[in-house]
Parts: sequence; structure tokens; C-alpha cells
Amino acid sequence: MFGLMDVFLKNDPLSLQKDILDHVEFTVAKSRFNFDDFEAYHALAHSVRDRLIERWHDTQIHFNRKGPKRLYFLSLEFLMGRSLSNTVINLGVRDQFADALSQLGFEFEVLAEQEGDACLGNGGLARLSACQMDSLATLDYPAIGYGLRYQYGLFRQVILDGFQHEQPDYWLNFGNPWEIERVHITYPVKFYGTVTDEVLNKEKHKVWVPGEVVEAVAYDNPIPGYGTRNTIVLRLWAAKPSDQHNMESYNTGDYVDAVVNRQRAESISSILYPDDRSYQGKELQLKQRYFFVSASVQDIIRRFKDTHKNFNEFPEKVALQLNDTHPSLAIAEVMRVLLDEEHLGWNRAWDIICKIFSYTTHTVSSEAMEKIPVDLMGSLLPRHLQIIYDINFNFMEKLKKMIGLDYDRLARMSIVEEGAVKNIRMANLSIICCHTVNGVSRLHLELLKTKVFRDFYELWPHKFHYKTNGVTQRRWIVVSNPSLCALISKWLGTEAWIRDIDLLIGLRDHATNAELHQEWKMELCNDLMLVCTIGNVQVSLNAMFDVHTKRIHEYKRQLLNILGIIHRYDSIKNMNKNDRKKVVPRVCIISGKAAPGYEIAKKIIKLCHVVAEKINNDNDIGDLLKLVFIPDYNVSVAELVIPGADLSQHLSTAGHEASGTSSMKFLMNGCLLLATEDGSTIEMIEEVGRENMFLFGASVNDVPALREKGPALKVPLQFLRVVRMIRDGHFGLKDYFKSLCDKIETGNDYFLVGADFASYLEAQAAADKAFVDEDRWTQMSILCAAGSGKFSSDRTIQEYAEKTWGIQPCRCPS
Ligand code: 26M
Repeated sequence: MFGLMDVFLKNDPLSLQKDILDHVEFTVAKSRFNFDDFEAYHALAHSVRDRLIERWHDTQIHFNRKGPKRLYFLSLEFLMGRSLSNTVINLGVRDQFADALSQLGFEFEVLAEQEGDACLGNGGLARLSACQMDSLATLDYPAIGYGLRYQYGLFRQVILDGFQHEQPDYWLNFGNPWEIERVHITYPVKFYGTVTDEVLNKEKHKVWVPGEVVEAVAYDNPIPGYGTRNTIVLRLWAAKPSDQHNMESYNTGDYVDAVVNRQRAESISSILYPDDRSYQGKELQLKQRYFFVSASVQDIIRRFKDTHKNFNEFPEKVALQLNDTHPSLAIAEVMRVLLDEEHLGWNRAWDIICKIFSYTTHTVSSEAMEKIPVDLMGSLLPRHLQIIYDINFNFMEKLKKMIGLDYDRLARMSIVEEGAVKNIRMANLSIICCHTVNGVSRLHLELLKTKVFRDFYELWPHKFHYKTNGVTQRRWIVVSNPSLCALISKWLGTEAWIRDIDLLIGLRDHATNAELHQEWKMELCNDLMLVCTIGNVQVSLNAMFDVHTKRIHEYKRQLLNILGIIHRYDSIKNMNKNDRKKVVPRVCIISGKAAPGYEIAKKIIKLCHVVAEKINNDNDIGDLLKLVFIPDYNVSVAELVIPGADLSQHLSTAGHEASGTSSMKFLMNGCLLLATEDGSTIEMIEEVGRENMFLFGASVNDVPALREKGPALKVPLQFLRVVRMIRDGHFGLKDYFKSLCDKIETGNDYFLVGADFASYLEAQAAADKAFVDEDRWTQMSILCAAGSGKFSSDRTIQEYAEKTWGIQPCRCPS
């Protein structure tokens, strides 16, 4: 008789070698005596995947046995990056695999480099989803993530002559060892058609007769927890033609055309839309969202019905989290299923809806809130439009009783926006139907309460909360900065902080310890990887590595950084030899993608390149200043850049960044922050102390008055001078940059670049001053890492679990 342990895959070097070689031979189909790095990576990944599957099965069996309330996390975007290193670390088999590989003549790190990024998302929101999945698994929560399996991830950014070009990211080209195709888990998704009334058992029911049906197939991506056997799943849907798809065309005889037509169904899940923060109501995008929502809802209801005879217990077993409004059609879809397919009746169905949905918003401006044209919704999803109208009618009636006939307010709060084009406001739908609305930082909630969602806050103050964002220390320290990870464990005397981030604060006790300082400084100087990634620009290792990486957006003010760099360049040029000796050498790194249609953002990228060209080729400046733009910023680039940064910049105009999460990754890695008091930075000040950061700029409360001043606003002479340099063609292309300069002209400068310039330069000077005092800098750096514990996604997820979702850990025995 086998003991349970005997049937598990073994992790000793010999067994691992055998597994890898078997996969070389039988999965990759290469000779075990002759295979290259890429083939070795695939065989390795498959051996790791076997171990993932084993744990995932155990987890599923355990969850099914216990029957806990489950969280369903709905997000249109997940930025997973690479999986190999993260997986072996979470499984606790990194060193065993590395040993096995070295005996086969391969280096783990080299093989890990073979993997491409999974970029199924745009930016902050999408990477947050990935971090949260890691925390859900690690904290043993019974959760399932749902998303779309786009064939084309976020566009690749290629820079040609300093201009951004977009290229398709056909990421599945070389196969994806991390997914498991579930050919038998498929659901039909309906579109278009008409709604009719039918009588069943003497009761009237709506019946939706679709005009098109597409099939959704599940692809499962296991997500392992760290320090636990629990492994949860991210289920991604892909579209394929359905056998019911447009049957008519076959009967009309044109077989070939009909088959070609069928193939078009796949386009629904083919592309991730780049974020331009203004939802354009494209038909294919709406189709994509409903496709995602419908497949996920069918899967959730099927799972519930497997073990329940009726819906009485549904709210006790199901929590649905909407990651922004993108999946908010799920509200109407669950309502439709409960009404039209389960025949629950309006009141019971509505009662369930109000108990199961929660919503997190990731934006600060009402302009960025999603709207769907009523006409579009009516044609694609006729039944859903009816349901949304019914929800709105009931809400409006109730509202009139509560606030009276305040027509302006009623119009603002209505789900339906009247006007030249009628729109459905997805945020209003979400607030009305969800039990909880979360912001992503304390300041963000304040802005929601007082501005964006004020009317709703006054009506239902109890619905509004915030959960400050966090990031996972597993990926952002353990995977991406192994030497810092070892150092932290050594000084804390334990690795337990990897699961219990609160322990990090223990570093504070050693903040002035000379021995730690020595080791920490070595760690800070560890910029080599970063230098390799910036390639052909020669830089000094003594320089301060100053990093500004995130999506390019006016509100994030990369322009402020570039103007600051021009000012620094200009100042050095005007210095005598003696003064130049006092300049702290800088390597400025900027990286990020601009939305393809966002012209100003693209000009900012070009400006960065022309300025870099000028500075980097000026021999008179030498090592004192370099500017490098790293193309195609993604998770893997971030993993290289963040550990090597000395200073990072977070320059959003106060009140515009809902939270910001890259700052958290830098902070954990002991990088100092130069930042405005915006988003989650405000909470960082409380955790690490103002004296350990370089803060500048207008605060949220100052911003309106500054904007009000218009042309009367005072801006410093240095600012006028650097803008003039661009206007005069100092860096070439003066006509091209004119519109960019006009945007920051006094009176037109919405994001207050000019107003914050003087204070920005002061903060930069303060950073220079601190950098030359090595002990002071090292101590600040230690205190930043020590104080970063609050910004772990473990804390965020625990708050969501306890306060919003009402779920409990369900730990699989190991
Ligand atoms: C919209 C229309 C069409 C296609 C895509 C979009 C779209 C996609 C993502 C719009 C917005 C999207 O994300 C918003 C976002 O990433 N917000 C960021 O969320 C982070 C996590 O909460 C915060 O830290 C950032 O402050 C916030 O900007």
C-alpha cells in the first residue's frame, strides 16, 4: 500500500533531472542528448507545471470537501509577466531545480530568461490583479480569478528614430506551458437577436432569442501560494466558433463562406484594448466584455448548482468582485439568469444581486468613467438593456421618495445619461447594485466622496470604503532582488517576512548598525543588471540611478522630469570646473508606453529621445548626466530596473493618481522616493516619515486655487527658460514640440508643471545633498524598506476578505 506522500512527485535532484529529460524527449520531442536553452526552458517549465497541477488538484478537492464561500475575482486585465521563477520560489523548489539543471549543464537563470512576458493588461490595474492573485493563494483564500485569454497582449513598443511604434504581441507563438486547455469546459455565449414574452406555468417570462452564438473555452492558469500547498486558478476564456453559430448560412448553401465566417468568432477574444482612459464604445470591445462576463457567470452558477438545489444559499457561498467597471455587465447578466433561466422573480433576484457584488474603482475623474451607448447595448444585448432600465426605474422611484424632485440630482444619479447620444453609465450601475464600493487609497476615497461619487455618498455613506493597494513581496523582493531578500532574512533572522510582511519593521532596529550599513551599501551599488539593460550608453557606477517608469500620461508628468533634466544640463553647462566637481553624477532612466492614439504622450517620448541625444553626446558633460529611455516597459523590465534604482520619481499632479503601485515596489527595495503628496504616497509618509522622502509640489487642496489663477499664476524663470530652449529648437523639431510647449504655457497648464517646477527643483537638490552623505542615504534607504510593510498586497487582500467579501482561509493540508 502506498502512503499519500509516495505518490507525490519527488523533488530530489535525480528525480528532477529525470522529469526534465522526459519532458525534453516526450513533450518538446527533442533528443535527450541534444537540446538548446529554449527547449530546456520548455522541458523545465513542464516539470514545474506537473508539480503545480498536483497541488492544484489537492486544493480543489479540499475546497470541494469544505464547501467554503468563494471569491470570484472578475478582471479584464492581468499583467502576470513571467511565471517560472515565481512558481519555483512559491513551490519552494527553486534550489532543487537549479541543482538538477546545473548537473545537466544548464543554468537556471539563463533558462528563466527564455520566457516571454504575459502582458494581458495595460498598467497599474492589471498588475494589481496579478499581485492580488498571488496574495489570495498565499493566504489560502478559496478564490478563482476570471479573465480573457487575449491572443495579442499589450502592444510591444518599438522606438524608431525616437518615435514610438506599436507592434503586435503575439505572445502564444512559442506555446504557453503555464496554461491547461479545458476542451470540455465550454459555454455558449449569445449576442444580438430579440426578446419575446412566453408563458410558462401560467407565468410570463422573457425569452432571448439570440442572433449569434459563440463558444467560450476555459484555459486554466494555476497560481501557487508561497509557504502553503494551496494553489488557486486564473481561468481565462478564449472564443471559438460554436456549432450553433449562424447555422442559417450552411442551409443557404455557401459552405466555404460559412466556414470562413465561423472563424471570425475567434476575434472576440483576440485583442487587448490599449487604455486611452476614454471608453469609446466600440462594438467589438463590448462584445468582448460580455463574452467574458457571460462565460464566467455560467461557470460560477454551474459550480454552485453542482452542490445546491436552490439559490437560498447563494449569497453565503458566492462573492463577486468587479475590478473596475469593465466587468460590470456581470450585474445584468446574473440578474438575467436568475430571472429568465432560474425563474426566481424580480424581488428575490434583486435581493441576491445586492448581496453578492462589490466594486473597486481605479480612477479619479468622472470623465474617465465608462459609458456604453444605449443603441449599441440595445442591439448587442437587448435583454440586458431591458434589465438595466428596470433597475434604473426602481432606483429612480426610490430616490424620488428619498430626495424629492431634485431633477438635476436625479439626472446625475440615473444609470441612463440623456443627451444627443443616450448612454449607460457603468459606474452608476455598479454603485447602485454593489454592497460595497472601494477606493484604492485613503485620498482616493476622499475624492470619491467629495467629488466623483458625491451624490451617491450622501445617499449611502455606508457603501463607501477604501483598501489601500499593495504589491506582493514575493515577486517584488524575493524573485526580482534575491540578494536583498537574503540580506533582509539574515538581519531579521528569519524568512517568515515573506509570508508575514509586518516583520519587516524589525529592520528599523538595525537602521544605524554599521555592519548592516556596509552590507546594505554593497546591495545599493548592485546596479550592474540595470546597467546591462540600458545597453549602449556608458554610465558611471557611482552615479545616482534615478528612475521614472510607468505609463506615459500628462497627469503623471514625465514632462516635469524632462524639463528638470534640461535644467540640470543647462546648469552644468554654465558651471566652472570647480563647481562641476560638486555635481552628483546622475543616470536618469525613463520608461513607459503611450497609448497608440495619445498624441501628446507620444511627443513626450520623442522629446525624451532628442534631449537624451543631445546630453549623452555632449563630451563636455561626460559622466555628470545621462538620460536613457528603456523601450517596451513591462513586468520583466520592471524586475530589472526596480532593484537597481537609487531614486524613483512619482510626479502626478496631486489628486490625479488614485493610488500608484510602482512606488510601493521601489520602497520595498530600499529606493528613495521623490514624489508629490498624491494617492498612496500620503500613506507612505506616515509609514516611513517625511524626513526619509523627497516631497514637493502643490497638495490636493492647493490645486484648484492654482488652476483658478490662470495666466496670473507665477512660474519661475528657470521654467520659462527651459521651455524656451525647446521652443527655440535647442533640441531640434521646434514645430513638432510646439503643441507640447503650448500645453504647459501659463494659463493653459492644467497639470501645473510650471507651478510645481521650483519646488520640484528643490526636492531634486535635496536628493543630491542626501546622496553625498552615504551614511544618511543608507539609513534612509533601510528605513524605507523597513516601513514598506503596509504596502504588501497581503494586507490589502486580508482587508478585502474580512471587510468586503466575507471569506475565510481554507488551507489544504500538506
Ligand atoms: C479603457 C477603455 C478602453 C480600454 C482600456 C481601458 C482601461 C483599461 C485599464 C482604462 C483604465 C484602466 O486602468 C486604470 C488603471 O490602471 N488605474 C490605475 O489603477 C492602479 C491600481 O489601483 C492605481 O494604482 C493607479 O493609480 C490607477 O491609475
